[in-house]
Amino acid sequence: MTISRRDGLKLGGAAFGAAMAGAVTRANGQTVDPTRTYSPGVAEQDYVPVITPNGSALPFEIVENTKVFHLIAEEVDHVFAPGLSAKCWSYNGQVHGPTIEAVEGDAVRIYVTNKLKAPTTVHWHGLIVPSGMDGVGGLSQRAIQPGETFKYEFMLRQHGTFMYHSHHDEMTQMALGLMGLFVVHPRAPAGPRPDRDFAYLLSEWHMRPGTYRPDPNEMTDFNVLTLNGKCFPGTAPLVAKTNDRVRIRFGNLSAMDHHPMHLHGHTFNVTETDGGPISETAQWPETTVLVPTGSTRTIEFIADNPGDWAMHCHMTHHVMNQMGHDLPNMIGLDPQAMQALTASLLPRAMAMGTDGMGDMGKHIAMGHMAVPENSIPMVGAQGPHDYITMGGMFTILKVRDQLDSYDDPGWYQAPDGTMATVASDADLERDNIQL
Ligand SMILES: [Cu+2]
Repeated sequence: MTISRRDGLKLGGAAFGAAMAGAVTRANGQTVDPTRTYSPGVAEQDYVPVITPNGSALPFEIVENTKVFHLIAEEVDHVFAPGLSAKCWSYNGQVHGPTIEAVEGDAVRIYVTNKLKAPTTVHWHGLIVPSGMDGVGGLSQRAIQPGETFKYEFMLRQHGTFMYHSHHDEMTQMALGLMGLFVVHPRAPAGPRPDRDFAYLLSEWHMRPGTYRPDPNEMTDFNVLTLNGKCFPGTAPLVAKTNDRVRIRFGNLSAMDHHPMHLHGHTFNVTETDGGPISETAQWPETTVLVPTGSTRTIEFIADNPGDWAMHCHMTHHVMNQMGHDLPNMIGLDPQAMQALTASLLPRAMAMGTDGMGDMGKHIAMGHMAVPENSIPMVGAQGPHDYITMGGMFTILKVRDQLDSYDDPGWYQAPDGTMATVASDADLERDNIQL
C-alpha cells in the first residue's frame, strides 16, 4: 500500500500512525489497525460499488457495527449460455456465488448454511483471518454437515480483490461451482476512484455434450470456459463512457488453467494482486494480464477509445464452446473426395473442418446441423457485420462518447472511413498491389 502523508491526514492522527506502522511492518497489504474498531463503510459515500457482470452483490445487514452476511450452499439449475445448462452447486442459487463487498476495517460475520448432500466449508482466499476462521476442512475446523449452519467472524484488515470457495473436497465442489468474489474497498483510497469497477471470476468446466452435470473428474480437457459462470454469447458486455476510469478485477479459480486476459483498444496497468496493491512506480503497461489459478489481478485504464472492444482469454481453446480435442486433423482435405470415399459406408456423413471450424457454430445456430441436446459446440453469436466465431471466455467492452445510461448501447457505428472494407480497384492500382 502506498500511502502518502496527505492521505494520512484524511485518516486522522492516531489511525494514521497505526496505518503507517501496518504499511511498514506487514507485507500483505494490511493498512488498518486490527486492534481498533471502525464504523461500517457506506456504499457511494466510502466506495463506488463493484459491478459483477451476470452476477450480483450479496446483501447484508448491519448488527451492532458488524456487517452480517448469509451464504447458502445449494444445488441449482444454471445456464452457461442459451442452449447449455447444468445442475451446479451454488451459493444462494447463483453460479458463481454473489460477490461479498465490504470496506477495509469492517467487522464481518458470515453465516454459511449447507443445503447440499455433502459436507462443505468456506475458505476466504487471500484474506488475513484468524487461523480457525480459514475454512480448511479438517485443518481449521470440522466440515459443515448437511443441514448445519456455521458462523465465520473476522475483521477486514486489507483492501483489494479476494475470493471465497469450498475448501472441502475441492476437486468436486469447485468443479461444480462453489466459489465467489470477495471485494474489500480501501478505507482511505490512495488514488482516484474508478467510474466503473467490474469484477470477474474465471473458471472452467467439463460438460459432455448431451449431459446435465459438470464432470468434476476431468483434469485436462475443459470445454466450457466461463466469466462469472457464463460463456459467450451468455456473457454481458461491459459499458463505459469515453474517458471513464475503468477498473477490472479478475479472480481465477479454474481447476488447472491460467488465463491470459487480453483487452483490445486500450493499454492498462496491473494495480493489485490478492497479495496487495502494487506501488505506482512498480506498475507497467500491458494489454494482456496473466491470471494464474488461485490468484487475482486488478487492472485500471482510462477508456479513451470509443468502440466495441473484445476482452477475452488469449488461449484460443479457451474462447471456443465445447470444442472436442480428439478429432482428426481435416485441414486441407478435399471435402468432395472425402465424401466420395466414405459414401458407401456412411451415406449421410459430411466432411467437416477441411477449412477450419469457424462456420460450424453458424450452421448449428441456423439449424443446419444437428447436435446432441444441451450442447453448444463451436457456437458463437451474430455480430453487427458477420457471425462472431468466438465462445467461452469472451466478452465485449463498449465505450461510447454519449450514453444515457450504462445499459447495453447496442453495436458501435464506426465513423465513415474508420472500418476495414473490400479494397477497390482504384486502391489496388494506386498502391500497385498485384493479385
Ligand atoms: Cu484461458
